[in-house]
Amino acid sequence: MNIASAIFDRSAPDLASCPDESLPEFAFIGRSNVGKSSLLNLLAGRQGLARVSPTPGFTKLINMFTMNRTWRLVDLPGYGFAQVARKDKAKFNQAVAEYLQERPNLCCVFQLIDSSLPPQKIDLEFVEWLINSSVPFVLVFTKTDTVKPDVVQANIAAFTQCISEWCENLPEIFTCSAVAKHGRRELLGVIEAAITEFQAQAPVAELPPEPPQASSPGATGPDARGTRAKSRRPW
Ligand SMILES: Nc1nc2c(ncn2[C@@H]2O[C@H](COP(=O)(O)OP(=O)(O)OP(=O)(O)O)[C@@H](O)[C@H]2O)c(=O)[nH]1
Ligand SMILES: [Mg+2]
Repeated sequence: MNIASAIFDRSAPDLASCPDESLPEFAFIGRSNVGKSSLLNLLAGRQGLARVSPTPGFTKLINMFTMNRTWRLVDLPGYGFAQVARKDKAKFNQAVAEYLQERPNLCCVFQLIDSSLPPQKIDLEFVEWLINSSVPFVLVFTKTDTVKPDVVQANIAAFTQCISEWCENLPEIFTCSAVAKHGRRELLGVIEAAITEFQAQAPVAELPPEPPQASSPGATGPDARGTRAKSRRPW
């Protein structure tokens, strides 16, 4: 997929501050410093679009970027960063949880996991939360340039073994490296397929509401907002 334009839309502190729900969205979540902002830049093909920093906890808001004027990438704050003040942390968590659970145009979450580490409790807990919340997601193992391929494979195998009891079908699994510029084509493929599905489920046409039938005085026309039902994958 060619990305002709990649534009910062806004930094939203909460769900209510997000833009309207007309465009399909794809969000990055994972531990602080796992490489969310770097992967967003890799997919967008724009270095510096999302701010990257070696300091954990750098991304603090729901940062939205519009691609090709038709879909959005969403950079979320990381979890598991102890230095964030307790009150702020709770606020971030609530804003992120609400965004993930209640955003109807959120097509897929990319849950990022550091490929150089064995399964971490906090990542496993987050996957369990996504499953229990019926949030559609894929797993992306990041920073594959930092360890040997067999270490990456062993860590992926151990992680999937841990989560297998929570889901009938394992989520799709990808690897990436923002440094080696690896994984872009595969993840853009996921996005392209999801956009096609989103568009297929969108209302066919904006028809004017039908007049109420005489026999059913309370009847109304189609939902005037044109919002669609949530599409949820079965894991
Ligand atoms: N070697 C290597 N380093 C990476 C990769 N991706 C990101 N980094 C580095 O990891 C650090 C954190 O990257 P970010 O993209 O800011 O991570 P983040 O998940 O957005 O972090 P927060 O916003 O703090 O939650 C930076 O120093 C990046 O340069 C990668 O694929 N390989
Ligand atoms: Mg970030």
